[in-house]
Amino acid sequence: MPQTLTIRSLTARPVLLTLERPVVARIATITEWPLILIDLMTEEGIVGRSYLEPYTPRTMRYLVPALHDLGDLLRGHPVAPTDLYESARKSLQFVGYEGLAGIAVAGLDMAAWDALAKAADQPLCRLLGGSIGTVPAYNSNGLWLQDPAFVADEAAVLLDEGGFTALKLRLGRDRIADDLATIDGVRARVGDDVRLMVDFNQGLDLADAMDRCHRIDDAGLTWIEEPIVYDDLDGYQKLAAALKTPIQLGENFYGPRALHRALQMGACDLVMPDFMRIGGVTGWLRAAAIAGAAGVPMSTHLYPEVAAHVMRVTETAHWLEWQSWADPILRQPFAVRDGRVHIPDVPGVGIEWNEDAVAAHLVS
Ligand code: SMN
Ligand code: MG
Repeated sequence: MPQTLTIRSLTARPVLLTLERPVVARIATITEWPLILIDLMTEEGIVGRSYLEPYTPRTMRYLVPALHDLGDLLRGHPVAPTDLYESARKSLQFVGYEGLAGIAVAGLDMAAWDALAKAADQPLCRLLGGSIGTVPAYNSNGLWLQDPAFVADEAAVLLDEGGFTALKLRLGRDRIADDLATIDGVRARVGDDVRLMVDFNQGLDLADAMDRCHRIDDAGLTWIEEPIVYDDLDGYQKLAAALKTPIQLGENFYGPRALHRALQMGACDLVMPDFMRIGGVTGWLRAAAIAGAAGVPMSTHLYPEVAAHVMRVTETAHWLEWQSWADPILRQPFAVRDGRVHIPDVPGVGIEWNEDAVAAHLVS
């Protein structure tokens, strides 16, 4: 087994998959899901793999060259994720390390951790000091802004996709009555024991959010996610203070310090960082220490494979967001049974590409 790994090169390939259930949110509709597949090649022959999900196909035009630039910059460097994270971020410090540039660093970071775990011949969760096991998840594959009756039917299907006991619905229809009818319809269909989270995808202004959230505050929801634009922390502070239902924030935290700031301000009750924005595994571990010290439950956003590993070492681990959107290009998609994601006992994260599927979906 090699003592250290050295970066040889990085390739980033853009692919576009058609979503089985299109994303219909108040701020955007997405039918084609972009993925950037990252292969971090080392001199020792080990390849670290990760992917990024940058929401819109056009973003790939900026991220792919940024990733290749990082690969050039770091050629010859040891695969030491913390050092790579610092070097990559320092290279961006004058331009600012949030936004797309930070997302590229997160992609590199996740690939570096995968390579390191493969070199150690361990699943990532073990390399991080945890153990192989399962992680409780909610099914987030659907329940977008469709007709209430359609959503109730889909909820029953989604529960069955892996023995789930929790689901997330999207809210923010033009008429609040339709949102209320959706919650009632789903509740009637799935029963009282299923946990329901709701996500407004930043679609409301503060006054509307205050009104709409009050009207669902007694619905027994597990959380209300992103009712208003993500960076209006003053608004979130008011919402969190006024509502009984926990406010969930985090998929738009750029780096652990954003999480720290939101908690200091009392802007949310729960956190759910996204891997491409929090800073990959390195950023997650730092953020998890902050949430842990503050006693704030921490859930994941997208990237369910990496998410499963880090949740095994997250002090206040809460819910993994299950989305199977990368499954078509994975050689061995992760299994979900009894509402829990099962981590495969293989070295690294457990992500390898199904190259035939990749070839079929590659964007030229
Ligand atoms: C979301 C995820 C993926 C695409 C659009 C919106 C959402 C979530 O905010 O939390 O799942
Ligand atoms: Mg969300």
